[in-house]
Amino acid sequence: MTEVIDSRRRKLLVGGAASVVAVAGAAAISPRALAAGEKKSFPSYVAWKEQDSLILHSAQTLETKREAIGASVITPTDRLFVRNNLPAPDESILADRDAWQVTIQGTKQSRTLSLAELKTLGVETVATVLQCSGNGRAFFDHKASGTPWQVGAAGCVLWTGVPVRKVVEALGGVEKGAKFMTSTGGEVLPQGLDPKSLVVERSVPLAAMENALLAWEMNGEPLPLAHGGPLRLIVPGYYGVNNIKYVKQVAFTERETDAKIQTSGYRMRPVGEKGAPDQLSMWEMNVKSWVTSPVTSAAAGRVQIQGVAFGGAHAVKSVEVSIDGGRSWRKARFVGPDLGQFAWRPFVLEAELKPGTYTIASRATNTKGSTQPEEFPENERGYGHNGWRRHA
Ligand SMILES: Nc1nc2c(c(=O)[nH]1)N[C@H]1C(S)=C(S)[C@@H](COP(=O)(O)O)O[C@H]1N2
Ligand SMILES: [Mo]
Repeated sequence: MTEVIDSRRRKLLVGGAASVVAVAGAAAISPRALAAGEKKSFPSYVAWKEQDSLILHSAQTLETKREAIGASVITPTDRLFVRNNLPAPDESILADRDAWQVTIQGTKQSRTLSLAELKTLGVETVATVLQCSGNGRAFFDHKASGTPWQVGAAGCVLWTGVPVRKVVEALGGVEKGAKFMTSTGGEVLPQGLDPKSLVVERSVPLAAMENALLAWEMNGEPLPLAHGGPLRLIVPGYYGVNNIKYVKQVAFTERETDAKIQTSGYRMRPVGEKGAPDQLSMWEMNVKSWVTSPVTSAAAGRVQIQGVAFGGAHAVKSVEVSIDGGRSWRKARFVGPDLGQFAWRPFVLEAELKPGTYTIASRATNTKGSTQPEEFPENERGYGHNGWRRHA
């Protein structure tokens, strides 16, 4: 028993050691959890997660299993994927949530506001797909470096918070010349290393502010630390990395930040090339869908083929399903309520299936008219895969 724990733990630490700082804090398993003999494999900040529903890639990367995504629109928080570029901050930042502070800059008045103050400025709820840029990386053949996510670095979440636009209004509006919204994560960075090479700080085009939210609740509960509590920026329609957790600053800037995660990180480029600022940044998501059931087998007869579909930066319009590997397609039916432009929609196609082997695929189209391609071009970091064939 102990040996199992030990080897598991070693694996975790190795997995988390990709960055120097990862060895500290978050990678450790809580001694309390070990003593209780419970849930030994998950790090303490995510020990409350539904472990059977998740794939533990490393201490900082957990993926929802394809069959655990579910069919009821909202991804339960305890099944949602987790992705940290740095170890999560200490749990103590949740002790007094309302005291959390965020600095707003590049507005007529620049100010530091507490979460309690933010709550007086407005409130809204939005459902968005939260998806890592590397979701689907495992479906590329070139072995891109990074977590080999399949489909489960994504979920659909209800966020509650104040629209950024309301905060900006209260501070007199955005200053002239601002072209980006630049937000900074609240991780404490290790001494002695260049902060620009580590800080999670992302710029998005100013237009993204229109739909952005500073959220303190997800799925009806206070934000857990693992998902950015006490306060997180939500940029609907944008890849996960732009949704800054434990956000401590939002600045309206003329230029994109010179943090490495922006200048060379999260850039789409040909295999073999280095990241650079002139390449496409992982901002707006593309249209995507995948089947969640059945994944490997089903009883012959009537089968409910189910999955999820979303439009990326635009609403999803329709989705088709193929049971013959893409030779013929039938329109699927959306299931459940439409939670808006940025949510995904579960879908179903009822089929009578005789015993045999089927390749089941899905292909979504958004309101802008973009349809998932059959293949998605290989790219150095394995970003943005929405090709339907490899998801079949
Ligand atoms: N402060 C901070 N925000 C962050 C990150 C991080 O490491 N630190 N990771 C980003 C990435 S790459 C993704 S995919 C999402 C993951 O969100 P989740 O862990 O809540 O699923 O958070 C983003 N926001
Ligand atoms: Mo990500």
